[in-house]
Order: sequence, then C-alpha cells, then structure tokens
Amino acid sequence: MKTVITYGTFDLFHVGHIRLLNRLSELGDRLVVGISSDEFNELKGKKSFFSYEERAEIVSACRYVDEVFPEHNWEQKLSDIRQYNAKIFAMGDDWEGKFDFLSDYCEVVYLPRTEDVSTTKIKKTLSKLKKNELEKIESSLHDVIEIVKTMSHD
Ligand code: C2G
Repeated sequence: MKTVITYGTFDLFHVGHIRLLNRLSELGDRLVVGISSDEFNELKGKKSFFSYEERAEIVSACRYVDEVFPEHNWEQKLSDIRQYNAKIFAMGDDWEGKFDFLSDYCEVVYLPRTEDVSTTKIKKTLSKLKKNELEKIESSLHDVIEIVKTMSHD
C-alpha cells in the first residue's frame, strides 16, 4: 500500500485543487489529506470562507481522496508521515523546496500548480462584482432622489 500525503486549506474548492488531488492520487494507492484547521489558517495568515468542518467534508467527498485529517501546525508532518506510513509527501510547486527536510523520511514531490485559479483570485473577483453592483444601486438611488426632488418642487 503506497500512501501519498498532502496538506492544504482547500477553501472555495476549485479545479486547481481537484487537478492536484487527481495527480497525487495517481502517484500511489491511497491519498490522505491534512486540512488546515481554522486556527492554523490564522497562523498562515489566511481567513477561509468555509469552516474546517465544511472544507474537510468537501475534500473527503472528492473521489481522489481516501482520508482527511486536521492540520493544526507546521510541525506535525513527520508524525503524520509515520502514522500513515506515507511513502510520498507532495504539494503544489508554490511550496517548491519548503519541505525538502522530509526527504529523509519519504519521497518529496512538488507538482506544477494550475495557473490562473486560486481562492484569493475568486475572492477578489467576487468582491469586485459586489462593489460594481453596489455602485450601480447607489447611482440608481441618486437618480430616484433627483426625480423625487423634481416632483416635490412641481
Ligand atoms: N494548488 C494548485 N493549483 C492552484 C491552487 C492550489 O495546485 N491553482 C495546490 C497548492 O499548491 C497546494 C494545494 O493545492 O498544494 C492546496 O492549496 P491551498 O489550499 O492554498 O493550501 P496552502 O495554503 O498552500 O496550505 O502545510 C502546508 C499548507 O497547509 C499548505
């Protein structure tokens, strides 16, 4: 049984996550995923839209994933690798080199990220949409106020 282990926040689950998990599942017989807890996300400077429980439910429903577990800190990877007897630790290549110290215990693999999609980009696009919509509502309100003013003078 060749186990692959990876970690992530996996907020606003998107094709970048799915494509990575698919590729990771092809590296072995079992894929286990450490999902960053809400508290650990704060340590990473991230505030996820979905809670840990929701993100864990979504990722564990993914056909490529066999098991999920909480990621509470940076230090737990080695004990996780031992607990799951993981033969491969793999991440997207935005982490290239950051976890090479694990190569004494298992194979360390960095796979190319999926370009042009990220949770941050999704959030930015949505907030821009919201801003545009609010500006449209505001200008329509001004028009209505002007009409009411005109009518009240007549
Ligand atoms: N990813 C990807 N392509 C994207 C976005 C993300 O391949 N367009 C990969 C990342 O490289 C990472 C995984 O998907 O391997 C999860 O990404 P995030 O949810 O952003 O996780 P991150 O904040 O990188 O947390 O201890 C490790 C950390 O918990 C990793």
